[in-house]
Amino acid sequence: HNHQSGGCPVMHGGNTGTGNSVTKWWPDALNLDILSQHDTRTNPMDADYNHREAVKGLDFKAVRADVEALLTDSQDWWPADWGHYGGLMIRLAWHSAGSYRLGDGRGGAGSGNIRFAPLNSWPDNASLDKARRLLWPVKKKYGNALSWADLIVLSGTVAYESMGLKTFGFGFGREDIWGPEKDVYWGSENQWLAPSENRYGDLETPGTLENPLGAVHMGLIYVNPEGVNGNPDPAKTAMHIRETFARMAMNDEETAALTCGGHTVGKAHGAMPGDNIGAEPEACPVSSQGLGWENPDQNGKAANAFTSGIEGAWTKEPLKFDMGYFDYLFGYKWELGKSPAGAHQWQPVDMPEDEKPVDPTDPSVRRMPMMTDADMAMKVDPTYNAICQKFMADPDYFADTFARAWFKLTHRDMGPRVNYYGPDVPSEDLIWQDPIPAGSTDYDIDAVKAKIADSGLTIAEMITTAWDSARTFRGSDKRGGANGARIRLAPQKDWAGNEPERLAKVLGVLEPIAAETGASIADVIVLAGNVGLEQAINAAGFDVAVPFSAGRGDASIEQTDVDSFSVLEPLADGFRNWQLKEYAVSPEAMMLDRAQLLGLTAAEMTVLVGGLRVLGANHGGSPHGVFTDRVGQLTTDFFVTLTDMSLSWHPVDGGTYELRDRASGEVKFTATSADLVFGSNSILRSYAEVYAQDDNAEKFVRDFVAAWTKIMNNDRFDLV
Ligand code: HEB
Repeated sequence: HNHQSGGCPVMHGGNTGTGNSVTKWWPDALNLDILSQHDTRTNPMDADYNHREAVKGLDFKAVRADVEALLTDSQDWWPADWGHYGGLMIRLAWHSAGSYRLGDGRGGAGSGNIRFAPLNSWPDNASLDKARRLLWPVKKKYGNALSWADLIVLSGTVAYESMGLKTFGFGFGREDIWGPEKDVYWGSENQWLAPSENRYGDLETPGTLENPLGAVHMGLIYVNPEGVNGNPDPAKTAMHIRETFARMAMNDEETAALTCGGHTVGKAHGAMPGDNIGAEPEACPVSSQGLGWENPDQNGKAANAFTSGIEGAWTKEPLKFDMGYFDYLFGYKWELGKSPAGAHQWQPVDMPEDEKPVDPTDPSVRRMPMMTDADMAMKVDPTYNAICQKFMADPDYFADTFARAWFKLTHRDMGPRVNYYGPDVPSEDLIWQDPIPAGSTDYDIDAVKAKIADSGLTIAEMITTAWDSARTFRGSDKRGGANGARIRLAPQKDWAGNEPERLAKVLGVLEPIAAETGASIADVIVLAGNVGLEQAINAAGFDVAVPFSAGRGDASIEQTDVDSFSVLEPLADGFRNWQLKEYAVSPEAMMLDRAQLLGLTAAEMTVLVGGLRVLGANHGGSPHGVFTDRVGQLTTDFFVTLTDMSLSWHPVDGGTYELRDRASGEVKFTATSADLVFGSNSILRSYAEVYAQDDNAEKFVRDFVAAWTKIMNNDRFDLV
């Protein structure tokens, strides 16, 4: 076998496939790649491209008109059911948004991630590749200003309007990503739709679903439409609907509204066995051009489409947002049956022929409607049933509840309202948007700083309070952060991670300063961090100013959805060398996850940890990782010590480590794995070495200040 002779037909050079990662040999190593996704190297826009500015230039009316027109412009290559793509577009928007889970804020419609693996190829997202192709002409026409993420949500919203719903509004402003998200954990199964047991402690107790997952199977958005593990039983399905929708931040009423209103329009597709359906998009040959689930039997007929294998419409008039879903569900008895494709579904008993919906291709033929097990759950579950009774008694209430829930579903991960653009942004503040009143910029920053400096607070107290206030931010759904000063409110003020006693003491000093100077408490907390940091920089012999942007506001408890804030509670914070208790996941992995949510690069994570340690910012004043004898000076001692070969490293009881003098055996320092990982992981070590170098002491200070400022301004969407 001689490569030179050309005997080998395969050219082995670059490692161009995705199945052969060079680090596959060590699957437990930290995946630092999650910190460098959606980078300038992957983004094709110009370096100075600003999506928010571009959006403002969009002709919003024209886009809407074009979307509306395409809904009824049926294409031969994927004919529209009854000549209207509304149902398909709504399902596209819903599946795009429905991957959101409250636990870590990941998933959701905010980034156009459904264009990429794995979502583009999830079994639950079958046929949605067609929906995006149908939208392409509009994307093409409006270009950069209209992101895929906006267009996808807009198409579902315009579809509802064209079917008679008065929607609650629409905000543009979602910015697209350009490749798969690497940070989202979708479950550990290696098989699509693997039995649900894999992700539950006890399948009978839906709350035991592994966190932060929000779906019952790998590859589904929520529940199995045929029942738990495919076994029809609406009462059981109801329990799983309740849990999975709660993990999307929806209560019972919103859940019932969404399910009933969702299935008021459109149909399910499975009029023939699915044996001939091709592979999902990511598994297709180049000639498929990214379209999957090829259906050789479609023959240009809407009625022949195959998606879920369930077949039929839910209502008599599937192109209207009306009360038809309730008319059917509650007007008939339903019995278990099977679709032509063999899927479990429910069918009405004794429905007169002229009450049935017509065939999506041939209006002269009537077809049997159906309910999925999830629809039957709306009737069988007493709580959902009672909500449906209320909806039936008051159709306007149903329409409004649905419209609001749809708006929440599709905007939930966009962050505060300043991130919404366009003429249809509702003016009403909604509690799930975590509203924050505008703050003052009209005060004397230097005077505030002088008062803080005179207040007797220590560097550590100032730094930790600012850090704790800002660290709740998560870029995944743009929640949390220092703005709003919610750290002074329940539940945050009582979180163990915030050291409630220390926090109360510091706030007792900072709140009066805010009152005296007209600055918001949120600004004063951040300014205190800056004061502490500048003191530590001066103490280390450097003169570097810490930037500050005034204008944070203070939220009230009425503006705070206490329940939904509990998910922001840090259960560990590697930056402050702390965890609430032992977890299955290592402290360094939890630190990495937090760094990703904070939007940090690996170098920024490194510089922050090394700096925070020598600033004395550890939780409870713990000595671990404080590799310095001059706490309070912003030096590179953490890195110098970590890379010092005169020390050796020893695990000791309790999961911590000792750094001992190699010669004498004397214990010099103690550490956790969140410290030592910066010397053991080869990538993190390369950054640690940068900061340990003799020539980089000042660079370290500058980089720390930049990373610190990024954290403090992470939620300042008003600044860009
Ligand atoms: Fe639905 C469709 C399931 C929710 C909207 N869904 C459908 C289907 C199924 C289902 C299976 C069929 C597909 C085909 O095509 O085949 N869903 C379901 C479930 C749930 C739901 C299980 C949970 C409970 N949805 C929902 C929601 C919404 C919806 C929430 C909204 C809101 N869907 C929908 C629509 C449709 C559907 C619109 C139709 C589509 C068309 O037409 O294409």
